[in-house]
Amino acid sequence: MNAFVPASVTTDGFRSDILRHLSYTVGKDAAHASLYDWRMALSYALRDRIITPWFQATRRTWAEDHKRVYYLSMEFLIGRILEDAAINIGLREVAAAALSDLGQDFDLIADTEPDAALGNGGLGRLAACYMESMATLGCPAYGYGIRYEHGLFRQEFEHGQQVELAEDWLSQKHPFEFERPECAYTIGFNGNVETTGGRTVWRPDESVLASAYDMPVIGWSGRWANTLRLWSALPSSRFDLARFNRGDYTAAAESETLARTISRVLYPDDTTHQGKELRLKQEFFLTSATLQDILRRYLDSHSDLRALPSKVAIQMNDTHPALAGPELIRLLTDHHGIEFAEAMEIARACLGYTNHTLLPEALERWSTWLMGSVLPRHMQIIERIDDHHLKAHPKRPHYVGIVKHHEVRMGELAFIMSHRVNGVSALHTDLVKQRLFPELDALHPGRIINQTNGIAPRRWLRMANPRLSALISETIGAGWEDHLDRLSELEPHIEDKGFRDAFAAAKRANKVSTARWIKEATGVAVSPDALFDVQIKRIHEYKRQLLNILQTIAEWHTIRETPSGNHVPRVKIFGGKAAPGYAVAKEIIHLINDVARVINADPKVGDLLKVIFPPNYNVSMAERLVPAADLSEQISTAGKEASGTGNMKLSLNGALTIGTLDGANVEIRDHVGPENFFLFGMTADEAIARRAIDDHAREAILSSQALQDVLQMLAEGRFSPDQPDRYHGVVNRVWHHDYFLVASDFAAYCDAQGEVDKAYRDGDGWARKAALNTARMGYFSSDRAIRGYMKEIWNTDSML
Ligand code: 26Q
Repeated sequence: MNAFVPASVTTDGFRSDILRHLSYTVGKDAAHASLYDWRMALSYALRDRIITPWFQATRRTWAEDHKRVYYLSMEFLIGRILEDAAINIGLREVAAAALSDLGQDFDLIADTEPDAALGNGGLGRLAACYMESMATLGCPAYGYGIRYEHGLFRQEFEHGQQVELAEDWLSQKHPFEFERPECAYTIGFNGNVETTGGRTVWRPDESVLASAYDMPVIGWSGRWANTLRLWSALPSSRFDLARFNRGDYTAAAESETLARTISRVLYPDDTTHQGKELRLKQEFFLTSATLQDILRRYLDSHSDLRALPSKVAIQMNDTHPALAGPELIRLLTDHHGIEFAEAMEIARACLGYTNHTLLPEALERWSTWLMGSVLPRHMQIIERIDDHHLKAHPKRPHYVGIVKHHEVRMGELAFIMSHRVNGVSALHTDLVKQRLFPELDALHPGRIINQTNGIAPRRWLRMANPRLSALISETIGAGWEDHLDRLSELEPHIEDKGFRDAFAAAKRANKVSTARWIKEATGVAVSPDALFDVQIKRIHEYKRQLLNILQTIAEWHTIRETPSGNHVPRVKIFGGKAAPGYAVAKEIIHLINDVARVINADPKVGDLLKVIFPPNYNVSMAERLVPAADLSEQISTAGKEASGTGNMKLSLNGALTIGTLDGANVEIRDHVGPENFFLFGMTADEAIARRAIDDHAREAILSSQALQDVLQMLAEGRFSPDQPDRYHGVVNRVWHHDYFLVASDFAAYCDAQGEVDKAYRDGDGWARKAALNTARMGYFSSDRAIRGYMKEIWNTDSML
């Protein structure tokens, strides 16, 4: 399957590479090596093969003075690296064979790698997929982020409730990272601004060092590799012995304390912006270190900063790095003597901004007081940007602008400082224009564009689903991995019963293996013949896990009432974390676990219904669940999910979607065909109209006996006998504060689930629909998305 395996790498050769690293890098004798030792040796042997293409790519970019893309993100949700890199370099099978000669198992070893979880969810995972696609496409690019000591917390359940534990992915050596102690920049905070003789200088009174760690990112077929550079904070001055000797013990360690905290931990919230000082400092830390590095690299081989935009494209992953605008202006004016207006134009020509949310509570706003105290010079520059924009657009309405009501609005700042602003799905982009920035859109027609999200097919199909991948390659030949549109060549074969059977057999084998894993992870036995119904994503009210679990209760009720009815056996699978401070989301987790306990123990139900919620959902768990899913739950309140990317992963792997017209669901349905998608629920406009109706939930509840029964059971404590009033809050919210329209969409959702059952009873018909999903999802490759960014935002081309 790998036409590009470097001819020089034989199994024998690779085996001796592994053994050499085991002895001379890890320092272990094969007779005493643990799985960890084998993983390190294997990683180093693989890494050696990545270095050459990595150096070559870097050298060529220099030699040809090619434009570079800089992808700035507070999150990179990478997951495991080893197997993905092995597959991309074409050595997955060679490595497995070499290890097998040594009495070792590739899968067992790869399974010991901890996830690099430097992100919360969709936005961070998107950054990781985009890094892989930029390498695959030969687009010279650097990812820039923070090397958090602790990534996203580990989730456990105690009596059904989420408990958060510190995650420490760095407690083990990270074989793919290179420390770059020579690459370090000073990052200042606080202090004051002095203007003397027309020159402005910011004199920070605190500072830390940003020190670089690099990871190579190898693209498919090993033809190109880029760099992910993560910054770690170090004290800028060593422990202040003089102060200590004077008895000033705390001050002596201040610089160390600040440094320790800045890159210590990822903020575990993916929606509510809280305006915390440490978060602002993290954002500036990433942005300032990155911009200093970008200018240093540019000035190494150029002298005219006015030409910066011809060599540098900077993409801001949401507003989190939006200080890039003011920071670049500061460096250009205060450090390089360029006039403000010209600096602003240079910066704008370099910068692009991707918006990932419309939720008002997620939009970043910082008080001018905090901004002015942590970053006094930037506060001045921000006001000047706002002034300059207003002067250029005197008709700008008074309520529009960056600084309003003593707050800096980061969305407006990012918009005004970017030459392109993009949404992440067609629907979302329309809403960005109509609801979020209508006035700015009118002042800057054409600036807002759409780039529908995509996912990396190497990780999400080739690696996660080897059975389906093998079937695809047998059917249409090799090479679909980087030409995902070629999946459409499967379509004629779907008319073959033999192909449909093989497709269904691959899915079933995935379910058998995942059923085994579920038993180990949760202790619950599930039947691989049941429909695997999967909702995996962060827990949030707008994503409506509540709607799913209420329907599950209704289904349970129906099964108990009509035990001899013709029920389709289902396994409801949930996965996801709640932000630690998000009480309502944590209550939903508790509810799902309580419902699971009752239903799974009900002898009247047996295999007809099981509810599974394995703790600590992460990238690796997604790779395990996605290939085994029959049904993909994409049921957000319309208008709230910007795009979704899990929806793409599941459909690509042959799961049918039950979903609302939200985010990229709309485009997925257009591609796979409405007959292969279970649509239900209100549209974004209908949702707004519905909320305007007094007592909308009450009306919906009174017209659904099923929903009344479910709410009644919750109110009586059927799932919480030890605390019967536990879910009174939930019931009360559905009746009286149903902003996300769970009640109003409930009946339509149940009907759609009935359609799912009907379709699933026809096994061959289902296999046809599932295969058509796979065949028609090629558009959602992140390669297509990155080509769009290259052409329409970065104005750059491939070096391959
Ligand atoms: C902001 C300020 C302070 C602390 C944290 C944050 C913060 C962190 C993460 C705010 C938002 C996020 C993450 C947002 C996110 O993941 N959005 C998702 O992005 C995906 C990729 O575009 C979309 O597919 C999802 O629809 C969207 O919810």
